Amino acid sequence: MKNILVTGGAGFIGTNFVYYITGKGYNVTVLDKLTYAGGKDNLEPLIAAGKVRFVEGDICDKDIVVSSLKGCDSVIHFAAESHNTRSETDPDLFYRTNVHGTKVVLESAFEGGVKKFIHISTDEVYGSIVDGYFAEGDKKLGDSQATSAYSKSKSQADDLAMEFGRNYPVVVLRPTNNFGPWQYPEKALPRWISNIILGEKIPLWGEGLQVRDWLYAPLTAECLEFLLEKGEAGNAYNVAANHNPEITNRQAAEWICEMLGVDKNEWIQYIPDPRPNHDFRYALNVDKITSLGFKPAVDPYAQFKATVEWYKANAEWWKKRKEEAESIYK
Ligand code: NAD
Ligand code: TDX
Repeated sequence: MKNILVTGGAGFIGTNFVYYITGKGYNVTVLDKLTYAGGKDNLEPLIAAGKVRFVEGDICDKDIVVSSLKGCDSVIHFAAESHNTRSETDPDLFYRTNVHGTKVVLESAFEGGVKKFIHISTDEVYGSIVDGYFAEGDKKLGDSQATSAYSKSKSQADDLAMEFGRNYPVVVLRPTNNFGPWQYPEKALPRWISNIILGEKIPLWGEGLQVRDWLYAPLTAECLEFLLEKGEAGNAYNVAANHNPEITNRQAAEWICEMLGVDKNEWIQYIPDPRPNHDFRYALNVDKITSLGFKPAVDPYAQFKATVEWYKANAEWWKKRKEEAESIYK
């Protein structure tokens, strides 16, 4: 299975995956609508080298999905509206892309005889947990555990993918918060890094005590390669870094200050939490994927540092996106 359709391959995790998997000799077709979050520029070197066939189009358009699938034996489905804050003002777009779009891709893939389909879900389908960890069986049908239109739409998409998995070779991956190169600067880490480089403070919401399980995007790419081979049809898998000690948003912000050589006491600005129903802590049990044989090489400080270095070296990339990204917080 070396011919893959990657939906949303011009987005953040998609781009990391496409670089990783083309390096392993896979042939890749990317189908991407190029919303604000998609950048064909990310993939230009691979397109120019003939390693990626790029199709600009919407996953809700069945004709374009079917034609993109030609010659592909597997699908990695990333395409989605991915930002909680944006889902507060345009929920319909999230349901259209994340639920209806996922249904179109699933149906088209199996009408075309695809041999493996990996749907990218999220830790947010379980909601927040005070203590302990959610295992795969803890997701309830429907969206009652999710708290935003983003997470609710992803929860419904997850159910759809699992439903198809009763009859077709579908695997669902539920990763925790990713970070790394090519992440759009609306998201916390790239927002904070780019702010400091521009001489602006880091906005930390509430007291900054929320916990996210930061997973380096290149490790998610490795995990997907592993699941292409070993993932069992009809199964969902959690993947997480499981940091010990856990990383609060405050800790993450302080590391970024340290890595960029600025004083955390001056550069972190605590602001009233703007997010309704802000999930406090995400935490996943990873026994299932570990016993199948995958364990990510987690090193958060070094991976945060590598990310900071990438944003320092690629200011041209994020400067083109910064104004649009900040406009949603005004
Ligand atoms: P992203 O917003 O950076 O990229 C999404 C990509 O999908 C963009 O290239 C965009 O142009 C494309 N897209 C959007 N609507 C489309 C449509 N209708 N048709 C075709 N393409 C469309 O998102 P990301 O952070 O890379 O996330 C990728 C996937 O992983 C999503 O499904 C997201 O829910 C999931 N996920 C993300 C994280 C994270 O921390 N970023 C964690 C867990 C799961
Ligand atoms: O300026 C900020 N200040 C701040 O304190 C921003 C942008 C965020 N935050 C906080 C909110 C969250 O607790 O940082 C944390 C991370 O926020 P986001 O980057 O918006 O990510 P999150 O809402 O946790 O969702 C992410 O992880 C799960 C991805 O965007 C989703 O696509 C994924 O499913």
